[in-house]
Amino acid sequence: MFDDILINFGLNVSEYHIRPFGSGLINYTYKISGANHSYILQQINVAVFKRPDHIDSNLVLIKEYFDKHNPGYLFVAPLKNQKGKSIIQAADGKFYRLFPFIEGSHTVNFLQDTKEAYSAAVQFGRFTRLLNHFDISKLEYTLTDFHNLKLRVAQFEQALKTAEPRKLEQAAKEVKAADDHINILHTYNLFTTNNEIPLRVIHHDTKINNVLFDKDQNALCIVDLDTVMPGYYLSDVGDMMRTYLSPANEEEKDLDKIIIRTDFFRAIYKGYMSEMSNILTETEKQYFTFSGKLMIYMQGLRFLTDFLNNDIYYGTQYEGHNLIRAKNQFKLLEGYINAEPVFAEIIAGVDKELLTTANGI
Ligand code: GN1
Ligand code: MG
Repeated sequence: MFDDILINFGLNVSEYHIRPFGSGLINYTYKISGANHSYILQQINVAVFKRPDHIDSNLVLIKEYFDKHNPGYLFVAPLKNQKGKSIIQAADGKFYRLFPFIEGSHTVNFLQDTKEAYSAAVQFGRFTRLLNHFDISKLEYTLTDFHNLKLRVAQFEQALKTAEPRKLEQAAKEVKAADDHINILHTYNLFTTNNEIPLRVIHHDTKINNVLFDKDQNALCIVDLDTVMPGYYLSDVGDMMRTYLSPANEEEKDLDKIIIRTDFFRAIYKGYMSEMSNILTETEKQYFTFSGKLMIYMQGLRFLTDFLNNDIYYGTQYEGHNLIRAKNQFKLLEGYINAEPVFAEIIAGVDKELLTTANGI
């Protein structure tokens, strides 16, 4: 398996062994382990990413930019094969990339310490900050309308029309929750039409298993770069809220385990702002807390839509998996909304701290 790919990259097949790797829901990932070097091989899911060449051209451009402006920055770009190509179509007709495996790194599916949240938030903030002067018009949209809530609501409404009655019954509570929180769409429409909210280079999938950590739980770098494209910073901050605040993640069936850890909110705010506070406009900053509502709601809708559509998008392991995920996300959304007054206090507190430090008081 994959012999032709390894040969294509000049690797000696007999020196490596291959096993599935990671817990992504979209692409298929493998670790290629050797005595001296290891690699990550990833097959692009073309049912989702229809233009793998667009992913590739974005990453090539960004890599060139970092090489020129920030050569010390750890940007884990796909390796080039012997013909200088960083994406290849293998004998099986599928598209693959090979990445260097970052030695000494590991990923986590849960955050146990605010230090991890802080450190990951610094990494995502740094990425966007370092690319602040990158010409975003050069980037392709690898997934059109990816975080467009208007579209996600429309897709959900369409699914309501075509779903089997049995599924609509099972999901009645979540369908109501989706409706109850439709004000999130109204706020979303306000900021997308506000021209003080610029498009930036955004990662768009900041969940914690897209960060590599060292043994001391310091974030080394960010990975899973296929959705790097122009977008709003709310996408990145919001998905951190969605995936870092609760000790139980989107797979958790026991909804009592979904709680909001406000000290993790503080860590995300401090970490992200340590990189981005001088870059974000005042208007953007006003939406910091809203970002979490936006992304949790959107993810709840996406899981629910996929459940109603008979699981055509996300990988699932059991009957009703996407409905469980949707229930989970709506529970998280409730908790998040309840914690908003605390979030406001945290932001005020951290801002005061930063001001005091800045003034040398
Ligand atoms: C997908 O590929 P993965 O598992 O990192 C999805 C994200 C969702 C996430 C939910 C391209 O990310 O948008 O937030 O699942 N990526 C795509 O776990 O749809
Ligand atoms: Mg991933």
